[in-house]
Amino acid sequence: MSDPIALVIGNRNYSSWSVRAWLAMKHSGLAFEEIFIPLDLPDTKAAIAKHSPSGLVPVLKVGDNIVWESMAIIETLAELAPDMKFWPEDFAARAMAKSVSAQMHAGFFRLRRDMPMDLRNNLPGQNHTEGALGDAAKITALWTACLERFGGTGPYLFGDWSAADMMYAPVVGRLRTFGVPTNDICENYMDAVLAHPDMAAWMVGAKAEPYVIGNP
Ligand SMILES: N[C@@H](CCC(=O)N[C@@H](CS)C(=O)NCC(=O)O)C(=O)O
Repeated sequence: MSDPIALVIGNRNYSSWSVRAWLAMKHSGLAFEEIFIPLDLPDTKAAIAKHSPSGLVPVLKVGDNIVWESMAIIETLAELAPDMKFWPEDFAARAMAKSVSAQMHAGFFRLRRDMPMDLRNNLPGQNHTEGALGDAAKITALWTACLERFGGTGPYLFGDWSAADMMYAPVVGRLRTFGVPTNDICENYMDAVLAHPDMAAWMVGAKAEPYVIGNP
């Protein structure tokens, strides 16, 4: 398919759903135009509405086709770039990768509410609500299970960098910003995610952004 591709995203520092789609876009290796809409400004909603049927970012545009929701964007990019591995080859690993990714997309609301992504900030000990820590404990238990069972061939949840890592990359940012203690296996995993070239590039952009939302 040679239709032009565009990805509409929000702020690199704050938009946790945008980073997932952007990591998938980069992983695809496909050429794309990036359309950036700064969030939380008076004209943000109108600007997003020009692209997005849901009123939210990210949005993927492939010619006249519009794809919204981060998981749908990741799956669409996996289809458009079939030679790039988005999911593990092994059936058992792929089944678990899809499950933990869907669980992230649908859940962990308390962590998302109480520890909003703020990549360039360092707020250890803050926002350690019971709910957020409970979600963090569930996530680190999931990571540990993936890493112990399937992570043997590389530093990521299923060895190689996969869609599951893209889905959890913003959680890595949150746990690091708010200094949530984990275990050695998860600390190593989080270091690897932050060192991934695409994630590192996103972090550089987050630090360079002039926009400030909320109480810095
Ligand atoms: N379930 C959606 C969530 C998308 C979402 O909540 N996006 C936020 C930014 S991270 C947004 O567009 N907010 C609109 C606004 O701030 O006006 C997905 O997976 O893509």
